[in-house]
Amino acid sequence: MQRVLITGAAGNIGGVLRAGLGGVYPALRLSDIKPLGAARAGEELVQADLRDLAEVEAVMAGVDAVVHLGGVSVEDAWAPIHEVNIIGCYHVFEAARRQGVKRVVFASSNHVIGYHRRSGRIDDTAMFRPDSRYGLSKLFGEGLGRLYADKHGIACVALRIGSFQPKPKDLRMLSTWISHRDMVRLVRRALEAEGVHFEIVYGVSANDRNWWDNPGAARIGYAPQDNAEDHAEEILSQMAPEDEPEIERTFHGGPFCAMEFSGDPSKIA
Ligand code: 15L
Repeated sequence: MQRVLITGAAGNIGGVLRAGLGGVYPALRLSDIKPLGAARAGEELVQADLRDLAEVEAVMAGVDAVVHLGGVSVEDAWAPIHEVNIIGCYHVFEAARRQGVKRVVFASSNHVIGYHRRSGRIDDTAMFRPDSRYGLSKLFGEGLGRLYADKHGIACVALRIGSFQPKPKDLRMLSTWISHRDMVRLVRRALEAEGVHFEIVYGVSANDRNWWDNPGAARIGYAPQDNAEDHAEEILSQMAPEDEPEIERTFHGGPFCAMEFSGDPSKIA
């Protein structure tokens, strides 16, 4: 692994990976539509707009693997989701194919399976249940990963990231939190694990209250070290389970499930 590209490198996860992967690979190419500051040793900075296939293809030249973080990272109107998370994500996989990139690590999200009930555990084979336009766009990205793995032999690890925060901030995050350190560990394994074709791995720390069985983590050798339970006392002193509104506390996706909700929860088995 000589050169690794990170898209969306100016974002929260991008900043942590920039620091955590610095010096791990001979060259780290960082790309974003936003400014990236000054290049540090071993870094190549390239501004690119995911909506422009030619620009995406240019940043992909000479790259061994890409960590695709770029895009809209919360619920939004259809236009930005469509332009950046759907069309832009297609550009990333297609540019990777054209430039002979061997692996894509795709930042997917737990919001692909948001409408599963918290009363049940799920794993990487659970039926998709997107809870938002954002979650739907991440499902599309996972589909692209599967297509480009099967049709073109590009290895793909789709990371269904939980809640990436310095520390868990509420009750839900006692289950969904991934620490900064564990994110770096996870992405390293996703880049370096051998024998990968297509994997879905939940991006979560070793939380006692975790809802997701994670066989893909074992397959790529991801062993998280942090546990949200270390922060449980503090969080439980600030909020009780019934403080979470009903729709939020019923489903994995929490607030994303409650946004714009006009359905019948009893029908969401
Ligand atoms: C995500 O996928 C989002 O990018 C982030 O903003 C959080 O909402 C996170 O999921 C979460 O579920 O906590």
